[in-house]
Amino acid sequence: MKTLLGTVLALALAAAALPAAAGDAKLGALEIKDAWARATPPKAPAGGAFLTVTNTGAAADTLLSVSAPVAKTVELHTHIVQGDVMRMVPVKAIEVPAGGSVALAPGGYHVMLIGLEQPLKEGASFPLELTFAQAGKVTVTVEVQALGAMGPAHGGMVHDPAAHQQHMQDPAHKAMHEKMHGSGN
Ligand SMILES: [Cu+2]
Repeated sequence: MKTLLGTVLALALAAAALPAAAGDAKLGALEIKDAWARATPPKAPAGGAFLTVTNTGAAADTLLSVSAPVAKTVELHTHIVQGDVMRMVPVKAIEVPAGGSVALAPGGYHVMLIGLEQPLKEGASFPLELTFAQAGKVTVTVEVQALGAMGPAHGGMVHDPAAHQQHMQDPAHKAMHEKMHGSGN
Protein backbone atom coordinates (compact mmCIF):
# COMPACT_ATOMS: atom_id res chain seq x y z
CA MET A 1 0.00 0.00 0.00
CA LYS A 2 1.33 3.37 -0.95
CA THR A 3 1.57 5.83 1.94
CA LEU A 4 2.55 9.46 1.80
CA LEU A 5 5.73 8.60 3.71
CA GLY A 6 6.49 5.89 1.19
CA THR A 7 6.06 8.35 -1.66
CA VAL A 8 8.30 10.89 0.03
CA LEU A 9 10.96 8.23 0.63
CA ALA A 10 10.75 7.06 -2.95
CA LEU A 11 11.19 10.63 -4.19
CA ALA A 12 14.13 11.16 -1.85
CA LEU A 13 15.77 7.97 -3.06
CA ALA A 14 15.18 8.91 -6.67
CA ALA A 15 16.78 12.30 -6.07
CA ALA A 16 19.76 10.69 -4.32
CA ALA A 17 20.23 8.28 -7.20
CA LEU A 18 20.33 11.02 -9.83
CA PRO A 19 23.80 11.20 -11.29
CA ALA A 20 25.61 14.49 -10.70
CA ALA A 21 25.81 16.80 -13.68
CA ALA A 22 28.78 16.06 -15.91
CA GLY A 23 31.82 17.80 -14.52
CA ASP A 24 30.49 17.77 -10.97
CA ALA A 25 30.79 15.28 -8.11
CA LYS A 26 30.31 15.17 -4.34
CA LEU A 27 32.31 13.32 -1.74
CA GLY A 28 31.46 13.95 1.90
CA ALA A 29 32.10 17.63 2.55
CA LEU A 30 33.86 18.07 -0.79
CA GLU A 31 32.24 19.33 -3.96
CA ILE A 32 34.02 19.00 -7.25
CA LYS A 33 32.72 21.36 -9.90
CA ASP A 34 33.24 22.24 -13.54
CA ALA A 35 35.76 19.54 -14.41
CA TRP A 36 36.95 20.23 -17.93
CA ALA A 37 39.91 19.70 -20.20
CA ARG A 38 41.10 21.56 -23.24
CA ALA A 39 41.04 19.75 -26.58
CA THR A 40 44.50 18.87 -27.83
CA PRO A 41 45.90 19.11 -31.36
CA PRO A 42 46.84 15.83 -33.10
CA LYS A 43 50.02 14.26 -31.69
CA ALA A 44 50.11 16.57 -28.66
CA PRO A 45 52.02 14.65 -26.00
CA ALA A 46 50.13 16.16 -23.10
CA GLY A 47 46.96 17.92 -22.08
CA GLY A 48 45.57 19.75 -19.09
CA ALA A 49 42.43 19.26 -17.01
CA PHE A 50 40.88 21.74 -14.60
CA LEU A 51 38.26 21.77 -11.85
CA THR A 52 37.28 23.45 -8.61
CA VAL A 53 37.17 21.70 -5.23
CA THR A 54 35.07 23.27 -2.49
CA ASN A 55 35.34 22.04 1.09
CA THR A 56 32.18 22.73 3.11
CA GLY A 57 33.56 20.83 6.10
CA ALA A 58 35.30 21.98 9.27
CA ALA A 59 38.56 20.18 8.52
CA ALA A 60 41.04 20.72 5.72
CA ASP A 61 41.57 17.95 3.21
CA THR A 62 44.31 17.32 0.68
CA LEU A 63 44.14 16.25 -2.93
CA LEU A 64 46.86 13.62 -3.11
CA SER A 65 46.63 12.17 -6.58
CA VAL A 66 44.65 11.95 -9.80
CA SER A 67 44.30 9.28 -12.43
CA ALA A 68 42.58 8.99 -15.81
CA PRO A 69 42.54 6.29 -18.46
CA VAL A 70 43.27 8.81 -21.25
CA ALA A 71 46.94 9.27 -20.35
CA LYS A 72 49.85 7.11 -19.27
CA THR A 73 50.80 9.43 -16.43
CA VAL A 74 48.59 11.91 -14.61
CA GLU A 75 50.22 14.47 -12.33
CA LEU A 76 49.23 17.48 -10.27
CA HIS A 77 51.09 20.54 -11.55
CA THR A 78 51.40 24.20 -10.84
CA HIS A 79 53.14 27.09 -12.59
CA ILE A 80 56.11 28.94 -11.25
CA VAL A 81 57.88 31.91 -12.76
CA GLN A 82 61.57 31.24 -13.15
CA GLY A 83 63.51 34.17 -14.51
CA ASP A 84 61.49 35.33 -17.49
CA VAL A 85 59.86 31.98 -18.06
CA MET A 86 56.70 30.46 -16.71
CA ARG A 87 57.33 26.80 -16.04
CA MET A 88 55.15 23.93 -14.98
CA VAL A 89 56.30 21.86 -12.05
CA PRO A 90 54.72 18.83 -10.37
CA VAL A 91 53.31 19.29 -6.89
CA LYS A 92 52.94 16.48 -4.37
CA ALA A 93 49.51 17.52 -3.12
CA ILE A 94 47.03 20.39 -3.13
CA GLU A 95 45.42 21.43 0.14
CA VAL A 96 41.73 22.29 0.24
CA PRO A 97 41.18 24.48 3.32
CA ALA A 98 38.22 23.98 5.64
CA GLY A 99 35.34 26.12 4.42
CA GLY A 100 37.35 27.14 1.39
CA SER A 101 37.94 26.14 -2.17
CA VAL A 102 40.82 25.66 -4.53
CA ALA A 103 40.68 26.14 -8.27
CA LEU A 104 42.68 24.14 -10.76
CA ALA A 105 42.62 26.55 -13.68
CA PRO A 106 44.74 27.59 -16.66
CA GLY A 107 47.88 29.37 -15.43
CA GLY A 108 47.80 27.80 -11.97
CA TYR A 109 47.25 24.39 -10.49
CA HIS A 110 46.19 21.84 -13.07
CA VAL A 111 45.89 18.16 -13.77
CA MET A 112 48.60 17.22 -16.27
CA LEU A 113 47.75 14.38 -18.61
CA ILE A 114 51.08 13.09 -19.89
CA GLY A 115 51.33 10.56 -22.70
CA LEU A 116 47.85 10.92 -24.14
CA GLU A 117 46.51 7.68 -25.57
CA GLN A 118 44.77 9.77 -28.24
CA PRO A 119 43.97 13.46 -28.78
CA LEU A 120 41.32 14.95 -26.50
CA LYS A 121 38.46 15.84 -28.82
CA GLU A 122 36.05 18.67 -28.17
CA GLY A 123 32.73 17.30 -26.94
CA ALA A 124 34.23 14.06 -25.62
CA SER A 125 34.50 13.27 -21.94
CA PHE A 126 36.54 10.98 -19.72
CA PRO A 127 36.58 9.91 -16.08
CA LEU A 128 39.07 11.44 -13.68
CA GLU A 129 39.60 9.82 -10.29
CA LEU A 130 40.64 12.11 -7.45
CA THR A 131 42.14 10.76 -4.23
CA PHE A 132 41.87 12.88 -1.08
CA ALA A 133 43.73 12.22 2.17
CA GLN A 134 40.59 12.36 4.33
CA ALA A 135 37.57 11.91 2.09
CA GLY A 136 38.97 9.15 -0.11
CA LYS A 137 38.33 8.64 -3.81
CA VAL A 138 35.77 10.16 -6.15
CA THR A 139 35.40 10.04 -9.91
CA VAL A 140 34.28 13.06 -11.88
CA THR A 141 33.43 13.29 -15.58
CA VAL A 142 35.74 15.69 -17.39
CA GLU A 143 34.26 17.42 -20.42
CA VAL A 144 36.57 18.33 -23.26
CA GLN A 145 36.15 21.94 -24.39
CA ALA A 146 37.43 23.67 -27.50
CA LEU A 147 41.15 23.96 -28.26
CA GLY A 148 41.47 27.53 -27.00
CA ALA A 149 38.90 27.28 -24.21
CA MET A 150 39.60 29.13 -21.00
CA GLY A 151 37.05 27.21 -18.99
CA PRO A 152 33.32 26.85 -18.55
CA ALA A 153 32.96 29.87 -16.30
CA HIS A 154 36.13 31.87 -15.80
CA GLY A 155 38.93 33.35 -17.82
CA GLY A 156 42.58 32.93 -17.01
CA MET A 157 45.97 32.64 -18.56
CA VAL A 158 46.58 30.60 -21.65
CA HIS A 159 47.89 27.19 -20.81
CA ASP A 160 48.88 25.12 -23.78
CA PRO A 161 51.38 22.41 -22.83
CA ALA A 162 52.29 21.70 -26.43
CA ALA A 163 53.03 25.32 -27.27
CA HIS A 164 54.83 25.73 -23.98
CA GLN A 165 57.07 22.78 -24.67
CA GLN A 166 57.79 24.11 -28.15
CA HIS A 167 58.66 27.47 -26.66
CA MET A 168 61.07 25.90 -24.19
CA GLN A 169 62.80 24.00 -27.00
CA ASP A 170 63.14 27.02 -29.26
CA PRO A 171 66.94 27.41 -29.68
CA ALA A 172 66.77 31.22 -29.68
CA HIS A 173 64.89 31.16 -26.44
CA LYS A 174 67.20 28.60 -24.91
CA ALA A 175 70.26 30.68 -25.83
CA MET A 176 68.70 33.80 -24.33
CA HIS A 177 67.81 31.89 -21.21
CA GLU A 178 71.30 30.54 -20.79
CA LYS A 179 72.78 33.98 -21.33
CA MET A 180 70.56 35.39 -18.61
CA HIS A 181 70.81 32.62 -16.06
CA GLY A 182 73.77 30.45 -17.03
CA SER A 183 73.45 27.03 -18.59
CA GLY A 184 72.85 25.18 -15.35
CA ASN A 185 69.14 25.94 -15.56
CU1 LIG B 1 51.48 20.94 -16.44
